[in-house]
Amino acid sequence: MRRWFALGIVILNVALWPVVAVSQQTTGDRDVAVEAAWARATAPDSKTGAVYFTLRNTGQSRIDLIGVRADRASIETLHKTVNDPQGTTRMSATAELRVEPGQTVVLEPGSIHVMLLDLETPLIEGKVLPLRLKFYDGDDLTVDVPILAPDAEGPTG
Ligand SMILES: [Cu+2]
Repeated sequence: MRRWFALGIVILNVALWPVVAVSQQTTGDRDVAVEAAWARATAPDSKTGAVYFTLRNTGQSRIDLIGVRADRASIETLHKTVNDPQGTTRMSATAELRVEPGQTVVLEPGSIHVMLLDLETPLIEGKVLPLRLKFYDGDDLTVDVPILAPDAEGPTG
C-alpha cells in the first residue's frame, strides 16, 4: 500500500513538469499577470541562480511583491543590479517590488531579478522551476518558470 502511494507521488511529480513557454496567470481579487518567466540553467557546482519575469498590473490597485519562494533554494531575494560610478557592477537586495495600476515591471539580466541562493540542485535546461510570489495583501501566486540554456538572453531569443 505504502509502495503504491510512493509511486503515485512520483507520477504526480512527473506530471508537474510541463513544457511551458510562457507563464501568464491571474489571481482572483486583483489583476496580476506574470508573463515571460524564465531562468538560466546553472552549472552543476553552482549554488546561485536568477529568475526573470514581467509583472503586469492590470487592476485598479497597487501591487506590492514582498517575497519569493522556491523549494530548491534556501534563500530567495529580490535583487537589483547597479553600476556604481567606479564602473563596478554590484547587486543589492530590494525589499519589495511595487507595481502601480497599469504599470509593468520587467525583471531581466542586468536589472531586477529574483536571486536564488544556496540551491540544493542545479537548474537544468528544459525543466520547470515552480516559484511562489507573495504579495502584500496576502495573495500568492505560483509561477512555473521554464529553465532555458545557460547562455539564454530571454524566453524568445
Ligand atoms: Cu542577484
